[in-house]
Amino acid sequence: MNPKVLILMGSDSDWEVMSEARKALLDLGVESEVHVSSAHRTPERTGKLAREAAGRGIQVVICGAGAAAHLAGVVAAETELPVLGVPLAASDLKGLDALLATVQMPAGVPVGTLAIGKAGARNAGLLAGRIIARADAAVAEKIRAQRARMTAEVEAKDAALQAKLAQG
Ligand code: RP5
Repeated sequence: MNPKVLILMGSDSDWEVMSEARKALLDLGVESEVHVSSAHRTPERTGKLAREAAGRGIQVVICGAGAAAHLAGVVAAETELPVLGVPLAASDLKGLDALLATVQMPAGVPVGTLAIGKAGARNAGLLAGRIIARADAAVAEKIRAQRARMTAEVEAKDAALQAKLAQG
C-alpha cells in the first residue's frame, strides 16, 4: 500500500518523539513514510520531498523540528498538501523557540501547529488520520473505535475513583 502520510524531521535526534506520530497512524491503519530532512542543512532535498509528495499519493505531511524550526513552513511553501507542524524541545528554550517558529506563519502559507513534544506528535498522527478519514471509511471506523476506547478508559477510572471514595 502506498503511504498516505509523509513524516519529515529535521534530525534523527527527533525520532524518539516523532515515532509517536507514526504509531498513532499505524493504530488507524494508515501507512506513513519517514525521512530525515532539514530545512537549513538539506534545503534541496527538503524542497524535492515536499514538491513530489502530492504526485506520489501523499495526502498529509507532518513535520517535526526543534530550535529555530522552519521545516514545516518551508515544506508548506512547496506543496499544496495540508502540513502539520510539531515543535520539538531540542534547545535550552525547551521547544518554545520551535513552537513560535512553527505557529507564527505569516498569512498565506498555513501550517497546522500541534503541541510541543510527544503529545503534539501523537496528535499530529491522529489529526492526519482524521483528514484522511473524510474519504476513507475504514480509517473513520478506526477513529470511532479509538474514541470509544478512550471513553471506556475514562469511565473505568472514574468508577475506580468512586469505589475508592465510597470506602471513606
Ligand atoms: C533541528 O535541530 C532538528 O529538528 C533538531 O530538533 C535540532 C537538533 O538537531 P541535531 O543537532 O540533533 O541534529 O534542526
